[in-house]
Amino acid sequence: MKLYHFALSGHAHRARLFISLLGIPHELVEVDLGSGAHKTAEFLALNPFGQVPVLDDDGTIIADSNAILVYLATKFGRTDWLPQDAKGAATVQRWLSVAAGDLAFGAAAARLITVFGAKFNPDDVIARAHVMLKRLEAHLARFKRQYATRSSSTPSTPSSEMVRRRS
Ligand SMILES: N[C@@H](CCC(=O)N[C@@H](CS)C(=O)NCC(=O)O)C(=O)O
Repeated sequence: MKLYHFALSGHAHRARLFISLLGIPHELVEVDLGSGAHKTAEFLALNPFGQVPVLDDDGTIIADSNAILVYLATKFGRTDWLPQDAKGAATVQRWLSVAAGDLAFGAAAARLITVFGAKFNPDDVIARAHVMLKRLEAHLARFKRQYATRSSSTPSTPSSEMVRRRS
């Protein structure tokens, strides 16, 4: 399995982190965005969008970081990462949407200004980042409260859901 990536790319990092968390043997192929390697005919044949990351699984080509996560979790039967029940699958999809939307056009865009001098409006993207991070904090606080309540009500026999969340 080959992962085409660029070390400074946040999207590629997401795919790279997941492949390594799953312990899948893989080869990394650096695509130098600085020199335009992602716009060569050879790379565009893999991903006509001209973007990293791209996964090549023995000829099966998957472009897009979120698509790669879904592909890997499904291929390796990792329902702990990607549940198959309606609610679990929807919950994962919800956060993938946050990553592709609010995060990409907020905090990640702000990082691109700093790292690559991207021409986004700093006030807009920083404001969007603050809104998203505030929502995330509130979500995590709710999750922590629910988790604490469940833990204290079942101290010796944690539910399978809690075990799954801990792993
Ligand atoms: N939706 C894509 C976005 C990928 C993306 O924007 N990659 C950037 C690097 S972080 C890229 O290759 N940019 C080059 C370009 O768009 O020309 C994903 O999630 O993989």
